Amino acid sequence: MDPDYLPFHPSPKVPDFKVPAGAVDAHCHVFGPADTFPYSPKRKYTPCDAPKGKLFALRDYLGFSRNVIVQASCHGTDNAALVDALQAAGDLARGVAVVSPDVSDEELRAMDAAGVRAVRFNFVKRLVDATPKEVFTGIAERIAKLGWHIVVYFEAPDLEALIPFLESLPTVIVVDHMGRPDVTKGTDHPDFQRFVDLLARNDNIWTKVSCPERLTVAGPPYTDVVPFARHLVETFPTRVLWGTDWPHPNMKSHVPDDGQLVDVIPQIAPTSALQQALLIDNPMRLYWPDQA
Ligand code: 0GY
Repeated sequence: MDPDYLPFHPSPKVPDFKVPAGAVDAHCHVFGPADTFPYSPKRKYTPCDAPKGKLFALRDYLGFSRNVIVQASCHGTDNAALVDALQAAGDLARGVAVVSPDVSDEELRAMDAAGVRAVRFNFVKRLVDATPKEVFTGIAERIAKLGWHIVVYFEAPDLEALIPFLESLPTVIVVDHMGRPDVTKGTDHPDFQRFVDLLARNDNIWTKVSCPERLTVAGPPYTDVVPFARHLVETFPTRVLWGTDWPHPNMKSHVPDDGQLVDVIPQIAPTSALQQALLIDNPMRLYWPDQA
């Protein structure tokens, strides 16, 4: 592991907030273990191993029923660790893969059989080298035929330039971590309003109200991030997802306590109806539509 990055929390608190039965952690990762699933030679960071068994144990400990596991940049376009975790989880996990344009239809079908339901397009410059838009467009057309959707990760200053591309994509789009707003600017700031307007204009665009641990300036208990997430949950209750982001790669400021992250949920989704949509109905509709 890179020496300046912190490992994940060894013993999170039992959350005070009891998540409803059937809840989905819709953003988490598996890393390695490196001796079985080596990290990409092109990676920009080396995480600590965070194998599937630890993720499933955390799921049970926090009271969640299901996971959506997202391929992170440190594994590049080799989705082997992700597929292995999906197969081990059976019906209790779905996946978001990262694929190269030369992925074969057979490989896509095999990932689909394992539970992959989306691809991730990453625009965060510290995490990946830039991919030309035409490459992403070609992948989008292919995965749309499988009924998959697209997860996008970018930072707020890059949104304006990305809007025409995002609005051209043919599937549901899920934006990671609320488009990574600068929380010192407030929810009225034009940067955040640009993101809100994007969702208001496009009913195929969803977002994850996740990652207070990355967005916070004040630190735990993340009250500076709550207004952003709450605004999105209340404005777009049928198009929001929530995830732990375990094992929190690239954290330098503090080690997030996953139990404390769960305790943020009732602040951003203050009614049981909003919690039911955020934690169960929305992720089930997107990732387990046959059971929703
Ligand atoms: C996340 C966040 C990060 C890392 C990745 O693909 C990745 O490596 O997503 C990050 O550093 O912001 O989504 O968990």
